[in-house]
Amino acid sequence: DGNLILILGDQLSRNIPSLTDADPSRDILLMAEVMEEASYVRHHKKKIAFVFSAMRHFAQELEAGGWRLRYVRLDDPGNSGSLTGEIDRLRTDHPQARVVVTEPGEHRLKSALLDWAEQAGVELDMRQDSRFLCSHQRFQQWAEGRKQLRMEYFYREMRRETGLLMDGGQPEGGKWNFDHENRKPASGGMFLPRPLQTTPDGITEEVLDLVDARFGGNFGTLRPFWFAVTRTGALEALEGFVEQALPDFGDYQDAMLEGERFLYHSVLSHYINAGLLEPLEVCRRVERAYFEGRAPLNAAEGFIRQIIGWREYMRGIYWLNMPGYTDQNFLEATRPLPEFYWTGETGMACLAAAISQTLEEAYAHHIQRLMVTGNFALLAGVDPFQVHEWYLAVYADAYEWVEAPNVIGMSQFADGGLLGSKPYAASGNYINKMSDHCAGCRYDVKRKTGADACPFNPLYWDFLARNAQKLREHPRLRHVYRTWDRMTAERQNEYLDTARKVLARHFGE
Ligand code: FAD
Ligand code: DLZ
Ligand code: SF4
Repeated sequence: DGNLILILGDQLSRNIPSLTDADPSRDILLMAEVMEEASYVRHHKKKIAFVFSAMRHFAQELEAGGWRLRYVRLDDPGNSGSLTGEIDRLRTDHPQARVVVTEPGEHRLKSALLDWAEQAGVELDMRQDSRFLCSHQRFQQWAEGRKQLRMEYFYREMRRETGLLMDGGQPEGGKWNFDHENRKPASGGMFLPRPLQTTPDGITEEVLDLVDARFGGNFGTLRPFWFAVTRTGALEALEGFVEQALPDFGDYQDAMLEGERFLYHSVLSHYINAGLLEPLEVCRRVERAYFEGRAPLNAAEGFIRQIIGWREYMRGIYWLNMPGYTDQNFLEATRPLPEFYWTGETGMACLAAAISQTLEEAYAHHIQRLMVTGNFALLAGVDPFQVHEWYLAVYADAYEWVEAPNVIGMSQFADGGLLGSKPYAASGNYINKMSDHCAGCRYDVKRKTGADACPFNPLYWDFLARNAQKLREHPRLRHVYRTWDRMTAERQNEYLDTARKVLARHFGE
């Protein structure tokens, strides 16, 4: 008998190790839409539609390529509702078969498969996911014996290992990182590219109807649906990004504009995470644009760092610390996630913009995720696990291996600084500097206290005061605590009093 090869919804690539040595004449492939995967959080409708449609398109390609494939649709009679249930069903006809799978990205599913195999007495061949540059072992080696883990040093090793933007043993341009050039605020009236929009085909339309019928109550709007759902479509989106947005990617990486949802970002993460694009090919394409003189170095370097640096580093941190990473709560934050995260209904213009575009697009760019929705939750002291579940549900690119380190570590500082060097806490001034949201906001960003004050301002000081015991000695925060200490008690109380009112308004305290 041949092997049964399970292909997961985020493994839609011919180059996954479970396929590279497979034998089309003997092996049977299994892909399954199952309720368990579609409901472990209440995913955004567009995320489910994207995954299902991309799965169906990939299955069609495999079948056309001569593979024997069992594809189980969500509504197929007999669908067991889980991936292990679907392997069991297929095994009734092939009881001797070995099961092959590429290691799942999420710990949850990896341990479910391992437990199942042990209980069922099945030989399970789980292979390292070759789509990542850094294996678990390699990351462990790198992390071992270091007092502190910092992305920047990891990134340099990945540059050396891949040779990306290297000039012999030296970084191209003489520096590893050009980030200090990448902090320009954007302004209205700039030329702003749009990510490539794909018209749904028959397969996608069918999936959209299914999602409407089965997940109508989930977060987000389903139509218009414009994501690419094939490798060809994703490659076109990559080309569109490189030609139109990459040259300005660096300069405006941290900018936000009212009504502009994508700016110069690539909007490629959901394609990369699902397997439609390979991270290394994306980086090589961007490197080529630089060497051809079509993109400046700060853009190419900044982009490549996000992928071979941050993305790989996040995955490394995740696997080094799972299980348990998602339960961390260094700052002991316990407030519930405010209701407006699900509706976008708030007078705070920056949050309304980030959340309403999340509802419509299942997308927000990094600075919105980090400095708007993440920052507010951090300052307000929201339970990091609830924040984590929100991010895991609402973005089309969200898988726990990348989402959890970004949320628990980078954004909420719930790991106490294991991943990053400081909490990303900021007052309204930062948002005002990087965006045009404040001009149209009912709050006044210049006001620090009182009913009209931008809520980020009092919450910022309240956050610092509340967490002084844990954060006061932090090297990156000493100067802000000095500022706090120099305020009069009266001024401090004005901040804390305004913060109390903001918290009362949002949390009914
Ligand atoms: P671009 O700005 O064009 O960046 C290019 C690529 O770099 C991205 O496609 C992505 O693959 C990679 N990248 C950039 N930043 C990061 C990062 N911090 N970590 C990992 N990869 C990165 N990214 C996810 O893929 N899934 C998530 O669930 C996710 N959750 C996040 C939650 C929070 C609180 C924060 C602060 C960030 C999160 N990110 C997540 C990282 C980042 O925000 C997204 O990768 C990015 O916004 C995707 O949009 P883009 O493709 O236009 O990215
Ligand atoms: C995200 C997702 C969804 C919504 N549905 C499925 C599914 O029905 N079948 C499947 O194989 N994969 C799905 N996925 C992707 C998985 O959740 C993903 O493979 C795991 O979280 C491991 O990273
Ligand atoms: Fe956001 Fe404050 Fe600016 Fe309003 S004033 S948009 S709440 S930062």
